[in-house]
Amino acid sequence: MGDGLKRLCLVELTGEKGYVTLAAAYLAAYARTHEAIANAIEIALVVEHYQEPVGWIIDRVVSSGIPDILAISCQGWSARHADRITEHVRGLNPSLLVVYGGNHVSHQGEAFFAGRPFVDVLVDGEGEVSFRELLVRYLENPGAPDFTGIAGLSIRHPSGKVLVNPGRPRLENLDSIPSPYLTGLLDEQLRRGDTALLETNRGCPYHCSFCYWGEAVGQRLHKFSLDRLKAEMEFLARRQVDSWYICDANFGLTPQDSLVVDEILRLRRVHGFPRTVHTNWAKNSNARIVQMCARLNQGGVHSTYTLALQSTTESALVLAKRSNMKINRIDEISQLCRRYGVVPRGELIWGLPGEDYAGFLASYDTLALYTDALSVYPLYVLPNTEYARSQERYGIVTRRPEPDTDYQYCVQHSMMSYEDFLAGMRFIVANNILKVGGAFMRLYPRVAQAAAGIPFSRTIGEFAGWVLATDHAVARRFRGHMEDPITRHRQSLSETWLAIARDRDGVLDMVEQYAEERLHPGEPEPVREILREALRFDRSTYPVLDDPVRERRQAWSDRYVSTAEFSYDFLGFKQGRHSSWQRGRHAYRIEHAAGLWRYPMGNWYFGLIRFEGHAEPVAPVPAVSAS
Ligand code: B12
Ligand code: SF4
Repeated sequence: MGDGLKRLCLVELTGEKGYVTLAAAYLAAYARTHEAIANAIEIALVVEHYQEPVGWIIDRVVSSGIPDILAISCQGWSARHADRITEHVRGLNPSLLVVYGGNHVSHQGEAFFAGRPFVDVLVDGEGEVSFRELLVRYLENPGAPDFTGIAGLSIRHPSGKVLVNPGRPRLENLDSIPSPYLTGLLDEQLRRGDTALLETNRGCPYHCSFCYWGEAVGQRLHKFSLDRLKAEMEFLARRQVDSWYICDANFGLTPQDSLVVDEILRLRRVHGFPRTVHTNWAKNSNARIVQMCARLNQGGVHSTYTLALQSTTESALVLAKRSNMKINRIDEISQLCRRYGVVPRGELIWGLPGEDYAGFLASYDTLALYTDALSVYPLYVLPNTEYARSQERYGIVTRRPEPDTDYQYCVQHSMMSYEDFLAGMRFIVANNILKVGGAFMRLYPRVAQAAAGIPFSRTIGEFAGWVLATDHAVARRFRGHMEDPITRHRQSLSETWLAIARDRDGVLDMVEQYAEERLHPGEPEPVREILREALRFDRSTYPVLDDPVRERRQAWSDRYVSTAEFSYDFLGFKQGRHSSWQRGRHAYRIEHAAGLWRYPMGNWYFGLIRFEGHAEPVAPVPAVSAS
């Protein structure tokens, strides 16, 4: 560079579109606190979605000059792209210094370098302090920097050997990292994105066998101060950032979290933002935590409560080190959710050691009883986890099915054959289509179970076979996902959303035809009638997609209001006022939030729930006879 400045390019690729990243921004903000770095290094942040073409990302990396230092953040979704970018940029500058960091590559030592001859340094764990020291040392001798002795680094030594330096203690004073929001580092990203990430603390008291949550796992919590968080939140609300994702592992665990909720509600009242807050609620939940979520909802901030149980099979929970998270309390938590009007969501992992396919379906049936939306993920055998370290012990066989990501799936273990795994993956695809994205989300499966004894898992489980056999036009879109569920299960979710955007009613018709052809045969006509009515209830409360042009002119607060009449009091059943439905004439006033078209598609991770119709009795008619 003519000005004598060194160029550092920090790259982070987001896992979903529209997310504003934190890791690269923290690293930049902290590095700039050192005078020598601030004076001698020009820092550029490149943030793109991981599915953008690699060529485009490389263009962005070199757009203001070929970097001297390339530093990349790696998660499983981005690690392979990182390698392609690096190989290319190294070709442009042979003396480039390449630094990697992030959860997916941390602490991988020799194995990491063996597969990546183009990387010089790996930062293990929390990165701010180690990376700043690395840059200072680099400036001392850019031609031949010597990083020996810097804690938290693994280095490819010029001799060819890999040196793993001692680990670095975790950063206690998180406020020492300047806020990338308040210092303007994320301004450009905020212009392009709609979901801001916030960390209120780092640390997690648990140690689940499938998880590596950075250096936080099994560790004491270190907190950002409330004053710092308030300043960041005020900034984001004034910038009208719609959705916030609180990255904490157990939000609600500390008393400070409740004060964070108070502040969010104040900002919503004063500035109108945020409208959605997503987080990982504390695992060992209680009424106080459900109430925090309810307070958000009542204050106009959409938030769902996830019972992230992962399994209800005792042997799987013991191996996963989750048995301390009490399953027998889910009934209580789910009732609390319903009492406070909070949508209870559930989360399961398919393929956990200690659980077979039948056990998984039983877990599904148990959790479905208590939740309105239930997500299922395959078990990724993540680096630095107990399952990755002890594969032999559990009989785990892995496979990396997605060409562009680096996730190893557990495709077999001592209680799961490969055929079982495939069946479970088809189940995941069906669940994505019907439950997460589709019309079965709420009432129908509960009525089907109560009226016809059809287990929840069957309402989902029969779908794969039906899709492969039917000629229904919308279902045909999903045939490829059922034929190759391992590679394509993720896309089945976005494919559902595309199908809904293109032909919402066609998707709902598909669901009705499936139920009619696979679930209702053999049931007596009175039962079929109840089941059809339950589907009609789900359809009536399903999110409304208005004309996109008209919708763009509407206020966010607009609502679509309709009334619908049913022969059963499904609402009372749904809300737990009676354990069965009451026959009679039951009219409901249904109110839908407007704005689904304006809600960025790429951010539908938060689910359609935010747009589901809210039903209230118009004029309750006394029941004439119980079914
Ligand atoms: C927000 C979030 C998301 C967002 C996306 C965020 C984004 N940036 O795009 C959403 C909700 C979309 C998401 C989705 C998923 N996520 Co996620 N997510 C997170 C979460 C909660 C926060 C990430 C974050 O920004 N943290 C704050 C930053 C500051 O921490 P950090 O990334 O660890 O960075 C520090 C160090 O690692 C290091 N560092 C990081 N990068 C670099 C680079 C350099 C050069 C250096 C020096 C240092 C360094 O320094 C940083 C500061 O100390 C993490 C858990 C966590 N708390 O980290 C999981 C996490 C990243 N997600 C994870 C997973 C598995 C998923 C999903 C696969 C879940 C699923 N089953 O579908 C999907 C994948 C999406 C996809 N398309 O494939 C895993 C990733 C594990 C892995 N090895 O890849 C994590 C770690 C959680 C876990 N243990 O399960 N996720
Ligand atoms: S899954 Fe959640 S509770 Fe378990 S170790 Fe990871 S962050 Fe902690």
